[in-house]
Amino acid sequence: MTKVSVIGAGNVGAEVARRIVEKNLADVVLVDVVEGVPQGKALDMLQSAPIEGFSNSIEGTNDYSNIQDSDIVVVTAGLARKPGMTREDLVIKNGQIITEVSKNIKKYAPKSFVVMVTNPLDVMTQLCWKTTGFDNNRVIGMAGILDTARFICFLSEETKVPAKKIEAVVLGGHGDAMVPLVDYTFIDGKPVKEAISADRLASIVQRTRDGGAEIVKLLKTGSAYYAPSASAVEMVDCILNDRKKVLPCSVYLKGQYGLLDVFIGVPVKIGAGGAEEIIELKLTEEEKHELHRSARVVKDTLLLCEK
Ligand code: A3D
Repeated sequence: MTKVSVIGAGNVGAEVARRIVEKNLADVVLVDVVEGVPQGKALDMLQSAPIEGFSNSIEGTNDYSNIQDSDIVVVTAGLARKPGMTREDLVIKNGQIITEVSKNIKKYAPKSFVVMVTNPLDVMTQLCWKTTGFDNNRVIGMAGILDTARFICFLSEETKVPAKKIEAVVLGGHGDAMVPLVDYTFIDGKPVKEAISADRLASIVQRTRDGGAEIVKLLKTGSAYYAPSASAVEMVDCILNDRKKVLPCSVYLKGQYGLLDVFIGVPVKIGAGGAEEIIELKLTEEEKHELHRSARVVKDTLLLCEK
């Protein structure tokens, strides 16, 4: 039986779990440190099975040993920034949580693939990879799929062309550090530069960069979770069903794009072997520069967790 464990039963984790069982992708184990929350959410989801018609099981727990033999572990555990907390405080705190989670993954699910969601994404993905000691192909971060989906949504809104007819790729770090590739963006087959004015395109790129913040501002408490969970489940589906789709994900680079020993968002073929093949696109000098700047931020931030 295929088994996916989701660590963190908050907004993103619960929604990831729900999508996985509703799609009948796997049995799900939902883990959280708060007593009762994963159990309550899992029971609630299970009771929707007769209506939704899924047959996979879902179980909530506070005990990591229940993730034993998972095929995939999706990590969404972490803290959101609270008033008075600096960005650095948050990195250190989430770094401690991800170190603890990763040790448990190594202990109980040593053959699993890990899909990381916790922010700062690229840093937490690299920290998990280091702590588990897993091969490079088995630890993958979710960010580019979400950034690309947001970019396509805004382009669709602007041009009135359905999202399905828009192609785009966003590389680099998540959020502020993302690098949209304008030369690989097509609106119904037409280069984006011919479809939208430079000014409008620049403001859409900026809105995509601030995509998470725009939602936080509207919600007032908490952050986005519908599109983030859909993005993580896309990765789970690609691994379980060996889809071999090329998706922008945070993966370990060992020389590709001129970058060494760092996790950053690049196009990668995702299949039964996890991150199977990194695709190297031709970048402009400016895009290359931005990608390298993005990678430097990841390396510097990682040092904070290792202090
Ligand atoms: P939230 O709803 O607060 O859920 C986090 C959950 O983690 C809570 O239920 C906590 O109890 C739990 N938790 C804390 N420590 C542990 C631990 N040691 N073991 C198990 N569970 C623990 O947050 P959320 O679901 O909205 O977001 C979760 C994470 O995903 C945050 O770091 C977000 O910033 C991140 N996120 C990333 C993206 C990307 O695109 C990369 C998008 C959305 C959210």
